Amino acid sequence: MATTDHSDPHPGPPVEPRYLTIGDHVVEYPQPEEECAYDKPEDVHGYKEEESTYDKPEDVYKAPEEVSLAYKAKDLGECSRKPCQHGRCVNQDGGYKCNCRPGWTGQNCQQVKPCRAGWSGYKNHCYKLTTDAADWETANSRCKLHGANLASITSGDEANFINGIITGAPGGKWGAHLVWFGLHRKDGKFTHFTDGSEVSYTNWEPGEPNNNRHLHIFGRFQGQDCVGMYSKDGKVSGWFFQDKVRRGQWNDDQCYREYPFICKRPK
Ligand SMILES: [Ca+2]
Repeated sequence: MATTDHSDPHPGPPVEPRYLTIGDHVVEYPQPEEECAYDKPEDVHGYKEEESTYDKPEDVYKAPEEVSLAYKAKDLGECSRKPCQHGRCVNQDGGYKCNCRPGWTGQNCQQVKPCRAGWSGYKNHCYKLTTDAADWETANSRCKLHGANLASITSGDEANFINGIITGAPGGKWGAHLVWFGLHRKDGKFTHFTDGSEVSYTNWEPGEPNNNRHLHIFGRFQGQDCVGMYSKDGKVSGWFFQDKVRRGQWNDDQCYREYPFICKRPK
């Protein structure tokens, strides 16, 4: 084993040579110790502690970017003008980009996002009435074919908008002027619409939901687990009832009955 190190001309406390002379060339002396210093977790920790102005790890990693303060100031300036009218501004090299909120489009999110042909827009969603009557499950499936759900109704304003669309819808197979939407009984309750939103607004016809069980044509009693809303004021003709209702009011009914239905999809 070697006992003498001839390459070190400086005995005593170690002095790290910065450069080496090789022939005519002066080259930077590799300093593996320095690189290795940051490989060890305890040293990384020590590094953070020294930089006492940075308490959060992410700040430590952001620090190198601050060498370019002028560049950063320029980019911040782009968004400080708040160019994105209905969205969030993101700095980009030499400019900015707007991430629009749902329902908005355009370079500055200044434009209401349109619905496709045949669909009507309200806030962030598009709606479509289908006048071909279908049972509730079939109606639900048909909405999904369009990336939609049977409509949820989350406020009185939205209800008014929907009432405008369903006005004049034809009566269903049994004459009642109901239109299926996205509410059906789950675990005995009407708590959520099929698109997942909670039921906070309701507009039940007085006395409803009554889960008015009746004898199905196949000989079984069947409850009313699906909900429709009336598309016209006045008397509703059904098999067993004549009621005075208001357009937009809700009634639970047998799911197999066939009515027009309304779908709702995000813009
Ligand atoms: Ca009912």
